[in-house]
Amino acid sequence: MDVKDEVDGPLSRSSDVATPKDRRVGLIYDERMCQHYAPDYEDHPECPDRVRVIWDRLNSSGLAKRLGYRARIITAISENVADSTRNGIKRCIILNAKDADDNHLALVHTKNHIDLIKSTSSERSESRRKRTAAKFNSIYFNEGSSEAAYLAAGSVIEVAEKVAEGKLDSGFAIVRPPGHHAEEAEPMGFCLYNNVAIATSFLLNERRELGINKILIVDWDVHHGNGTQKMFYKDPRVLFFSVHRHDFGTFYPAGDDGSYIMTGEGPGAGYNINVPWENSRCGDADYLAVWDHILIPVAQQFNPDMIIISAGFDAAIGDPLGGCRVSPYGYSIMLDKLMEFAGGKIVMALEGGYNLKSLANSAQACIEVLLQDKPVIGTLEAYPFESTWRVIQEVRQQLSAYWPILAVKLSDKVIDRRITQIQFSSSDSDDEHEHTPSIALDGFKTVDDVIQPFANLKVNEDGQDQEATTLPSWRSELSKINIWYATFGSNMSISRFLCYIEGGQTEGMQKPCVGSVDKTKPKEIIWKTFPHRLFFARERTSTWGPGGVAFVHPKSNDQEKTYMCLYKITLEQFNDVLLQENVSSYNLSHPLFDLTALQSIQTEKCISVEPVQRGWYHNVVYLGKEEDIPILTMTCTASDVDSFISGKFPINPPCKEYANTLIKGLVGGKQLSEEEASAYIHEASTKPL
Ligand code: X5A
Ligand code: ZN
Repeated sequence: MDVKDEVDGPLSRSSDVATPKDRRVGLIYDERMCQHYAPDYEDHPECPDRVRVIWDRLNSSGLAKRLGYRARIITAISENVADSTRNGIKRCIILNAKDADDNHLALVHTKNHIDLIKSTSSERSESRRKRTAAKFNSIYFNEGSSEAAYLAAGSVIEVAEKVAEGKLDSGFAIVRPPGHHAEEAEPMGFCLYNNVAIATSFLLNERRELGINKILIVDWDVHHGNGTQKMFYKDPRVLFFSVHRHDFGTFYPAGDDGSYIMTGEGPGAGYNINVPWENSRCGDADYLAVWDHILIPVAQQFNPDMIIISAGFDAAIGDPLGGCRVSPYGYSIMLDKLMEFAGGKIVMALEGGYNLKSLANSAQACIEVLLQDKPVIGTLEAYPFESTWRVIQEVRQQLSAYWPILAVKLSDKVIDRRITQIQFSSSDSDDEHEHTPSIALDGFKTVDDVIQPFANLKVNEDGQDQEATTLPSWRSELSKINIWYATFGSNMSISRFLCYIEGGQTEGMQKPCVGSVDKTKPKEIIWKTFPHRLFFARERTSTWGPGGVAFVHPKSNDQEKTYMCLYKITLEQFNDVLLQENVSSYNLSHPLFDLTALQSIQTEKCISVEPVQRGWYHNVVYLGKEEDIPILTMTCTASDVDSFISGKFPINPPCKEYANTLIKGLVGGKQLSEEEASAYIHEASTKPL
């Protein structure tokens, strides 16, 4: 415990999400999709390298590596899941690309459209093809276009079908040409077939027996998904959500289709949600504000059976067309927040994204989330633009008739956290992300203020936004109860522990903590020893680097003695600490450890906290009482200990810096001399478990 980042995977929020080691994430890539390119070697942003860099990155990082002759092709899906990990690195399952059937394309496209795409491959001359392409908006064709388009559509179907069947947990189709601009009877905006719409229609109409009846399409490409919107505009089975630059109707594809007033029609009324940015430069804070205040509350109510993401990465930092600033971390949180829905059944299909580096980085970040191989940890160091709050409020109001949760007025406390945009020296061009603008911070003067991230912007138990004065009611209830939080790791240093309460970071920490909602310092600090075994395990931590972190055996043992520093804090604060110890990017709308838990742990001795089960310290252990106040600690489970003993999970000594932090804590707490403390840590890291 005591180290913020020691988690072996991000949070699993529902019991039907697979455990970390058996997450099956499908990947499709096919070199034939690179045979579609702009004729005459014209420099075109929608180029074959877009998918190559993603594929190369996933291979070089080991995420997609085929395992020699045991390469996992489609037929191997049902193989022992142990095959999807190797050397502790989780791998994706690689599927073969597939051609789409004409009758599947015909679910959303006219016969004419299909014939048109087909005909381009047999077109007699290059110039004929060019003439055909010129009839459309931002379209090129070459001899490889048709085949690539069939593979792109067919591959998204393939991944979606496998996920729907439960053969995969999730997947990513690394496809091109992209799809979301393609309309029923018209290719457009580099898109030939609407891959995502085709796969969606396929599941809803052709594979009803799979039980996918409601699909949420999240289109986070920087451009509006006009084609997809039209195809499901009257269909309540599909909730289409698109966040995009609109620039008041001037950004591609220009017009009113991407406006927030487009909310769906007939039975589909309310099932179309557009979040139109007014300008460039939107980044993580803007996207996450939209997630927290629009998408997530609506998704909770819609309760999709599957999520398909039109995953363009052209809102990424450095994209030459998008001019936005989403970081790979931003994408990972956006995706992670969606993992709690549909039992994690998420299908990602590549759309745009034109900076090759950003593409590779963003795609890798997403795959890591799908694999739940790494925790999604970090903090946002920025606020949304003022215009973002305005847009969010407009969208919420527009849709509040359909989604009652959106009718709640956003509190001033929430929307006060904003950045007022100031004039830029350059024009509002697409590439201005290259300039570093100076930004006026409204009401925030110090760096500390800016670093305080989203912790206070969360939604409460009903998914409603917190009013300035009303925090979720569990908070006030649990704020009246004191507990002792017993620490045996780096939290023995008060400055380290205070980061969990007050936020911020101290020496050695690579990232700041968000802190607790109630930032009151511990009321008392005492030291005690407990008959439990201290040991060090796991491989590395993002806070301290390679080396194990401290655990105590959850079962007591009279032969052992662990020094612990006890902090008297409220049960509310304990919840915030428990969260930070295990995961990040999670709305504490419900307490993780409530009064009932506090009651039952006194007889049960330990409680494994379900929603943070992927965290390394999700097991709360009861250590007795002091002044009649319960003493709680956090560690691994007894079954984790078995895995450490069997070698399934590694035992490791702490790295030097981490060990020194522990020694400093023990010495600073006047428990041991420096020599004694280092002998104590040494013994704990070398004595067999
Ligand atoms: C899929 C996609 C962008 C088209 C821009 C045309 N298309 N100027 O990102
Ligand atoms: Zn795009």
